[in-house]
Amino acid sequence: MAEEKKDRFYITTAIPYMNAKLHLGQVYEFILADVMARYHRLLGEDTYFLTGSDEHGQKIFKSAAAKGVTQKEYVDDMVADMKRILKLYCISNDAFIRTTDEAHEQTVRNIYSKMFENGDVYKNAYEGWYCVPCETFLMDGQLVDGKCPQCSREVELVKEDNYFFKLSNYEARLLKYIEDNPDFIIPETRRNEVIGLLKQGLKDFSISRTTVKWGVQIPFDSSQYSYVWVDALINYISALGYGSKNDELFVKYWPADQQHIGKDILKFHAVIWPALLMSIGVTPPKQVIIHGWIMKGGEKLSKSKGITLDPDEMADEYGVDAIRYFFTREISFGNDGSFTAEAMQKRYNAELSNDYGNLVSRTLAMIEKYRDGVIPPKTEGDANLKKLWNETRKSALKSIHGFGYGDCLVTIWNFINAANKYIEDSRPWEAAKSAAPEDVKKLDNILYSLAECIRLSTILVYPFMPSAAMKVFEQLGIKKDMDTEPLIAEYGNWGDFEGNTKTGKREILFPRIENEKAL
Ligand code: ME8
Repeated sequence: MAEEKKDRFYITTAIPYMNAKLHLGQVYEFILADVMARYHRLLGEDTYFLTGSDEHGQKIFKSAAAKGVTQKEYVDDMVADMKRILKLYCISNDAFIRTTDEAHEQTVRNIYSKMFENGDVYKNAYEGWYCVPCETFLMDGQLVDGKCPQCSREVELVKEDNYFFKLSNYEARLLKYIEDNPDFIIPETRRNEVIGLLKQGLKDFSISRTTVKWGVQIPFDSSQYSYVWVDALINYISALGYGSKNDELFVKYWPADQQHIGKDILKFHAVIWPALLMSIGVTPPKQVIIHGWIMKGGEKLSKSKGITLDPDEMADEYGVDAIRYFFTREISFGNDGSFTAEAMQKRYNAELSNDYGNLVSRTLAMIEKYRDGVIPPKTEGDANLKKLWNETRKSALKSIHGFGYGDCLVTIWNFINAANKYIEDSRPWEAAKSAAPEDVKKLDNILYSLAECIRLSTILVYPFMPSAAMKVFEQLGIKKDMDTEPLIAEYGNWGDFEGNTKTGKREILFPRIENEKAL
């Protein structure tokens, strides 16, 4: 069943490079994971949501050098800014890992030793190319017009004695893992891509550098430093205390239920990461979930190319709730999606300001006018709306569970609009004119039904627009902590609300956008 409750849920995002300020593409990933984390908390699951910062490697080394500060000073500033943006965007991560944390670095050293002792690591001469923006080793045949196949930028020639990981040893085991676990890679197109890669055969890859010293020193050779990707991937278990005395979180939460990433880092997460884990005897994650690109003007956002949607400017223009709504409603899961001011304004005015905002403001205005701001005590409620809610709940939860965020929102909005239509059809202003007991009862029933529609739809709106949802609960006078209480599980059926609450101060949730915005 879609809403079957599990006991624990561990969810992660990729950890962005700290070479520049975050752009909206990276924030999009946090939003997707945050919706899922909040949904699982609403189900009452013990949820652990991890994100963090990728702070080593050549890209950051160069950025710090260009600014004339130490690498640590540079990343400290970037991390502070990243944390500020996470808060601004209501990202509810339970933990934040930095790859410069001492405990993380120790775990990296332990894992390198373990892989070495297992015979999966050997020394060899490396001669090939390196793409600094992607922090990726490339061979001649992989270049396109002499440039990186991923980001089309210049590559550097690298000639070093490196340590290599025997990835080729893991082809068959990886293929078996993917076949045995059909939901390991989502969506299916990405799964097929990985199966294709495995069938072409895997090459061993370099896991250390001598020339890039901004990393973790390799325990068995002090002239070598960790390859930034191996260092970064380890965050998902070092954050849980893997291999240390304090490994309670690891024991409790690993393997991860969902690891959210973008499509450019699929191979690192669906091939290299499970192989490294297999090497040290740890079970791979249960699912890797791959989203598409946020684009602007047909091009992928990219800090280094200067094509960017600034999270602060966007939040100033539209508010964080509306941005979270727009990207989850507009883009089908796994697909690329473009931001345009026109599409944003259209959805904002029609769906947020009119449909949802008006339902709340009209209902509260009537409760204020006809019942002195007190929601009537529980009544039977409207039978059609009750029935529709039962269907809505089932279908919306099924969608969100399967990453169909847009479908989930469409289902919720159908319900919201059924409630709007109910106002027109039931004509509460007519019942309000009469003091006859049957009219008083009728009006109570209408107002309770509307409050119930708002309460229930708002529980499902919460993962997408947490701060708007909390405001609506306050306006309904409902004292529930949406962040911690399992509201879907325990407060998500028609009639769970006893009514009789004093409504809070009314506030327009989504003021209409009248003038065209620049962004
Ligand atoms: O890859 N649209 O960091 P990163 C959507 N440090 N998603 C995007 C995007 C866009 N325009 N641009 C980037 C790294 N992303 C590594 C990760 S994890 C062990 C190490 C996504 O800052 C990207 O796909 O380049 C990735 O999932 C995340 O943002 C961080 O990207």
